[in-house]
Amino acid sequence: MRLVVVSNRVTMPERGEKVAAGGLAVALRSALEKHGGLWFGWSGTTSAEPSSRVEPVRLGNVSYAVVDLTEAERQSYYLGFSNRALWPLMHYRLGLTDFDRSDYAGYLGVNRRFAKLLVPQLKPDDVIWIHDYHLIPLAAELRRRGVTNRIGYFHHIPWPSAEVFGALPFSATLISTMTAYDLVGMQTQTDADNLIGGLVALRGAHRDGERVKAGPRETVVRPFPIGIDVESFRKLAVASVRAATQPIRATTGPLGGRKLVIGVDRLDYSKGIVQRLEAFGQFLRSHPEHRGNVGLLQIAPPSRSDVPEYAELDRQSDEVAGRLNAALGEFDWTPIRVVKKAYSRSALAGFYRRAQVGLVTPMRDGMNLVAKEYIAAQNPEDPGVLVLSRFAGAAHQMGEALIVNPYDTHEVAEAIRTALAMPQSERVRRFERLYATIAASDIGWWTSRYLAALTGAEAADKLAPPE
Ligand code: GDG
Repeated sequence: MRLVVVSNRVTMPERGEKVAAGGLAVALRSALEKHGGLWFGWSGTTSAEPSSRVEPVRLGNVSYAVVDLTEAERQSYYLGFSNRALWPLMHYRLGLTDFDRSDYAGYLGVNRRFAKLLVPQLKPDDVIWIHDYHLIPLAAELRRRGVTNRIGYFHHIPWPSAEVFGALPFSATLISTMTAYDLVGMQTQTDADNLIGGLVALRGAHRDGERVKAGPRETVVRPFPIGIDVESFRKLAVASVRAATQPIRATTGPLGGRKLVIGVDRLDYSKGIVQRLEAFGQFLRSHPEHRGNVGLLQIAPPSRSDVPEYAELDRQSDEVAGRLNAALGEFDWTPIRVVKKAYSRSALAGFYRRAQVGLVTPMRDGMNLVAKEYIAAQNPEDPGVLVLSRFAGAAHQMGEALIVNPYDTHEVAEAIRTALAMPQSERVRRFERLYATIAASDIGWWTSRYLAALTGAEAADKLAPPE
């Protein structure tokens, strides 16, 4: 079999594009190298004319085929329908959705063109693995062009209940394109149940356990919680903790006995950054004895800044951090530091290991890899404590974290206090269980388990993580 991966963005090594070490791109690339394959998707650039054909570039065992979009397509397919309609909808933020018929037409148009350009590249025994919400209708477009290969889809973000999804105009049409897949992977059982429930409610599909049928094909919908490369992230943290301490010291003054609470997120409203800053402020107000001896470092690289809701979040987070620092800070201590830029993975790993508390409090998240990275980076003898939102997919696996409701500022503030006061023996006990969980279901396990299910190669129970 040859593997064909399709994703919105393709990172091409020969262009010198950086691939996050240990991230999804690395895992997909290594699966492609193992099986031999093709990676197809948007180049990330726009050109005046839409690409009318693709010319794969072969590097080792993997070919890369990229398509340019026009600026109008980037606006409608990517910024518009994907990121102003589907993203807020799938994160249960109906108030933030902006549905526009011409954006939807652009979204369908790009999926159609992807299908048209991909078909000539396909071979009869190829197994096709499509990623994420930008490409939901792609399999249906491929089927219309006669493709009978096995086609799988993985949804990286949450799938909401039928009540929420049904608010999207054309929701029934869009959801039924999911039945063109042989296998649909979700982050959690809840997401899988929501998709199946949506197909039943909106399309009258027939459900039999994890199997759902609304047309000629039976689709299996199953959770495949994504992981990280735990071992390489752990090594990165060990190697970089010393280096990472230096920059913190340079910016915050001597750390001395000061403790560090860390947040790392793309600047995205789903991540609950503003609510987290408010909770940290609440913690300092309720527990003034901590003032001066702990600081929150929030790393928040800008993301999708062309979308108005993201520009608003950018402004709001500055405003809240400024207000809290002015009200609670001292001449020699700044409680909150929001840094809106990306750091290297190695610096991040060092920051995580240096931090006594990892604050991962999204309002809604498919999985959240930061929660797993924070645990992977800890010193096993003196680990920090993870505070984790119950609305992150990761909470389904990481019950030994301090689980919080991110809408409840008081609860998050109290969890920060509990984490900072937690005895070492309890920290070690929780850490050991969390580490065992993320190590048993790492990115290699995720890729091989998904591909085995898609190709029908192995019984799923053989691929369960070791206890
Ligand atoms: C989607 C779903 C799901 C962040 N800041 C920097 C940086 N990062 C890295 C983190 C982490 C990644 O970005 C973010 O991953 P998340 O999982 O937290 O979130 P999304 O980007 O929203 O990803 C999510 C994921 O897909 C996978 O299926 O878990 O739920 O929303 O790896 O470390 N990396 C570097 N510098 C930074 O400043 N180098």
